[in-house]
Amino acid sequence: CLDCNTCSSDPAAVQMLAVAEANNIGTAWSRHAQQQPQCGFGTTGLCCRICLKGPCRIDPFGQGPQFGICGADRDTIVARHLVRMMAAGAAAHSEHGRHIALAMLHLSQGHLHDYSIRDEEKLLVVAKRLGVATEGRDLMTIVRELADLTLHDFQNQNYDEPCHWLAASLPAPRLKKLGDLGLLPHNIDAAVAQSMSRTHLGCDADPTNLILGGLRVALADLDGEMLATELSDALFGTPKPIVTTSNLGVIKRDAVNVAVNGHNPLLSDIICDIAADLNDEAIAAGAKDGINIIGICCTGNEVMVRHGIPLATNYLSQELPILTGALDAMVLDVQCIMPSLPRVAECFHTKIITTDKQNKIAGATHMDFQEAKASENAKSIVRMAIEAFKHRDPRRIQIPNITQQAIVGFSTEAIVAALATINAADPLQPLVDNIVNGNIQGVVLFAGCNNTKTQQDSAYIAIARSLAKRNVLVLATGCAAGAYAKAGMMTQDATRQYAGEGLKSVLTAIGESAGLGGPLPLVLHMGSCVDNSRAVALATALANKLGVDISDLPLVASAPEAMTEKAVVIGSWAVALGIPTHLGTVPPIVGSDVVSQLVTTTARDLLGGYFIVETDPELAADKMFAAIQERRDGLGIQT
Ligand code: NFS
Ligand code: SF4
Repeated sequence: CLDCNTCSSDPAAVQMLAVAEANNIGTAWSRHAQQQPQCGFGTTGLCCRICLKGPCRIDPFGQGPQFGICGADRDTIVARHLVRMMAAGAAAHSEHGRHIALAMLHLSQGHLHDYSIRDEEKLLVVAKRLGVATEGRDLMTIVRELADLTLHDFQNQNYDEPCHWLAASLPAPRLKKLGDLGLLPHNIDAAVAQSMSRTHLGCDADPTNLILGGLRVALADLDGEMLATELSDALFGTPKPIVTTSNLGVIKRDAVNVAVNGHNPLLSDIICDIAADLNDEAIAAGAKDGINIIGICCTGNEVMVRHGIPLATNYLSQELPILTGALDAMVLDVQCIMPSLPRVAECFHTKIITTDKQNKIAGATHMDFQEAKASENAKSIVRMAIEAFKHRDPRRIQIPNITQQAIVGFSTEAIVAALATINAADPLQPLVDNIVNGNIQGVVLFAGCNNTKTQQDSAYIAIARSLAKRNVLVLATGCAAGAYAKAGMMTQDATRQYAGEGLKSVLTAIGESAGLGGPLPLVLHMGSCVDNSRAVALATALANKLGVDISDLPLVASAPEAMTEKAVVIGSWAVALGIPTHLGTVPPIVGSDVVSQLVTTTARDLLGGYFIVETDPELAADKMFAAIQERRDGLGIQT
């Protein structure tokens, strides 16, 4: 067997992998090993399965076939598949967004009794931004209009009218540039459908046109992410700094442990509420510490940044909490959920519960979750966990004694509020001053997943340390944020230990003036993957303040362990917004020089943003730092 340390840099994961090995339980890592060697055609993007004449394969070395049976060449094949990945990513995020928007609509119609507008201030701010009149109007009328306007972004048939959320959120020069290139989507659903349609056999075969179409669906994805984040904040609260814990040690021996895994706060937020109500039932069942909700993946991030719920782990190690023998239920909603979970749980007492009609797994228990009966459904789910608790085998319990503190909840509003304690009249000015004087060289946003192609979390940690030492401010979302939380990089100690002098002085000044009694954490946790839109809001605020475009800012993005189609589409809109974007996983496009060129050089000429593909963490950090320096030069602020 492999040395478990090569699989993950997370010590708790390594400990549980040894348990998996000893008990002969398959995990993502053992299955990864069984998949080797992975197919070279698929890896380079040169396999086409779009029609039943296929699969067709292009010989990368030019010896064998250069065209598929229909005549498609390598560039068409690579571009079509890349666009389909973007469309799938956009569909996933936007479906999540639609779900939230519909909940808002149903709330305004009086159909939902277990939800409310918990952050009225946020609701009014976004309503105003989108052009909904708010003065002297009834709250639910505003909610109704905002929901209608949001759903219009899924329904509008006027091709020339861009999606509302994008139009109301991006800086004017970027909107103009994207509009001139025909990249502003008019309708999220249409953009997804058109991407599928143009990539059908015998349609768009021009790689440039295909990639431009891909960027249009990528911007539709951003629209879906923005509306998901902002409406979720209105419904569940806008994150504020909160101290919590992370890693597998958050599982408690004497509690009913319920993990929420997936993405949608409509379910996980209610589970948190209900858990408090059913605490006595858990105690009566013998769990003296009551109910302990813990998070996995992005729904874990949602409840972590809003309510301080501890995060057990990120994507790749989601099977491992079951192996502790103390996880009583894992409640699943949508996306990034391993279909292996019921198989792993078979060896334990853990109840695996799916909740979404469109996302079931054979072997799991399905409990249809409906927003109209949210509390009732959530109660049944938590009671299943309490029941499962009674069937634990105490001899099999082994919980790694590993936790890290994590200070999380840095929404754009929270960052601005912290800055406002330094300059209430103009909160962004201190940030700008420190970027100009070089204390902060630039900003990096870490996003994206885990991937078995790299040692779990290690590239995140290495690149962030390297950039922080060079005074780059570090933001994170999604499984990137999970990696940093587990590694203790969302602490004040991490700032003291890893930040360069300039960055440390700024984080300390802000943290102290904001009443944190020390510096801000080294890595600012902005939320889940849809909350990458928060980083766009921050970049937009900075660009507007400076009167420049996003492509002028010393801002880079990085997905060292990109894995999902969602990560592909996020990276693509980051490039469309003008952001140099690092990928630590080689995307399946290297079989086409034309497509590789398009997403690097051509994108840079047209949009200012481009992909940097680099698997070596140190080199990646160097390249991102160089991109930051280039932007500083462009702004004339080199120090
Ligand atoms: Ni983002 Fe979140 Fe994680 Fe990747 Fe999956 S959980 S939405 S896709 S794997 S970061
Ligand atoms: Fe082959 Fe063309 Fe069909 Fe793709 S679309 S499988 S290249 S015939």
